[in-house]
Amino acid sequence: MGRVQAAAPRGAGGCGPTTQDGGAVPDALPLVPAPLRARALGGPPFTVGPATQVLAGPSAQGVAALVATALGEAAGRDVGVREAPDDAAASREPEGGRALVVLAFDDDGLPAGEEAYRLTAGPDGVRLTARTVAGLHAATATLRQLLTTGGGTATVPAVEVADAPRYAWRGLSVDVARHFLPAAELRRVADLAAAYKLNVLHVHLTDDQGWRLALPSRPQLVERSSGGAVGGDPGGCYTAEDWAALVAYAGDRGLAVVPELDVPGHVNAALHALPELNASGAAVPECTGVEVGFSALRTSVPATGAFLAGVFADVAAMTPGRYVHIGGDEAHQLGEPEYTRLVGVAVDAVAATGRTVVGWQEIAAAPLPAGTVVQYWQERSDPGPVLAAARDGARVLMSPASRTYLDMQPVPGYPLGQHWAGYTELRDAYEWDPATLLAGLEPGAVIGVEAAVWTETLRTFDEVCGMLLPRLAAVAEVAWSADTDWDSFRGRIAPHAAAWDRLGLAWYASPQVAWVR
Ligand code: TNX
Repeated sequence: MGRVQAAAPRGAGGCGPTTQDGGAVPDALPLVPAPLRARALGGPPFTVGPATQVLAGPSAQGVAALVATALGEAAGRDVGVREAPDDAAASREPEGGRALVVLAFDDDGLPAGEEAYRLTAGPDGVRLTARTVAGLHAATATLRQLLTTGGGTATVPAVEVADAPRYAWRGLSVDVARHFLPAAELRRVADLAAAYKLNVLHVHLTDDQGWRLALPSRPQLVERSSGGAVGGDPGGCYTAEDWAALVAYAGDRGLAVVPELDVPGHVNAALHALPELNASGAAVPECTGVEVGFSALRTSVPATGAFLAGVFADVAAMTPGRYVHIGGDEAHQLGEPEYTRLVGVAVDAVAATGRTVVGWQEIAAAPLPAGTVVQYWQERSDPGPVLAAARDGARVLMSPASRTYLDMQPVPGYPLGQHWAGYTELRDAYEWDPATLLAGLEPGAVIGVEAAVWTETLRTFDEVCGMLLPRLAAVAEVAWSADTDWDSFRGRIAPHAAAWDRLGLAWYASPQVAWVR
């Protein structure tokens, strides 16, 4: 790639985005993740005016509505959407003269890849083109970062961007089990993920401390095991309606939801709610602590098989998309044969729904169907089984804890978070390469990168957000951009602080960046 070049001199109007009060951003278009190619054209910008309309064909109406809302909010006026009679008609729309923002499916000038897009902007209009709706979502994220408000209107600088992601899976995993995050707040997390071109929202729905999704086959799970949280804090759960709305909201923003029901360990909430899952036949007490590895299912308990088949069938039926996550981590109570048997039952339960299994790295010890996604996280354990699983056809999702676990403290003494995997400053979250992280892994086996935020110490949306930002943007760039450069990144991320402030989002002012607010 290159760096993101600005053709116009620094400070010249129309070069880069300006902050809300009109201060120029130096050097480069502050796009994060860095696009494959971007060029500031140096001419006058596009200005959102009374005649501005978004034009898109039928397949792009959802994205068009989001674009119209973004333009309207930035300009403080209503922006309408006009529907072209068919998708091809939108791409034939001539450029210029009509104050149009056109969303079209058009291969012309696109880099390779399903999610590639092109964005061109100038005084006469803005054009977003892509091969797929996913590509248009990525283009929309870029447009939002280019939009600047000031002097009572909104502008988009004259630019040309041609872009495509490095990895197909760019995710964020959110633990809503240790502390519950209400649906409205999880939607804000989804917005943030989409803003940095992530395309997977992985929700860790169950753990020792709580079961957070109401499932039709076993309503007792949430009735008995969703009221609490770590430290005796209040819990909560998503109803089927909440979940459907959340999945739809995320989907509308280009995010696939991957639901995780964590088995065969991390199951105290299930053992509390369903006495029949215990060898004794009696329910175990609730758990509000943070120890891991003490709870487990057992194949010798007759109800176990039906439980696994039932809960995975439920969650698959409630969640469109290709993947279901079975957890599989830290089942320290189980010897390898029993662990392998239980993972096998869970894998079969998911396979029976037609979905592809995702699981934490430990599942690599079990026989897995080709195409299974193994999520690498524990850098201290032997990577041998992960490498072997990849040789047998598994894909590897990179979540090395020391880089991507955003509940790790950035510095010693930070008021929130943990440090069992070390301290993860912004630069640590940024400066690593998913393709070479695991020696001996064929780079083509890497499906992508996922950040994770675990909530043992995080009780509120603000606390979660304060751990995500700015490091989520760093991990997102590692996942998206083919070529990364710390000095470039630290310059481009600096003005994002002004947007986070405007949105009321908590963030950590890492001293590694000269923030522009
Ligand atoms: C490890 S990651 C865990 C989680 C904890 C997290 C805390 C993983 C698969 N297991 O259960 O919440 O560390 O950082």
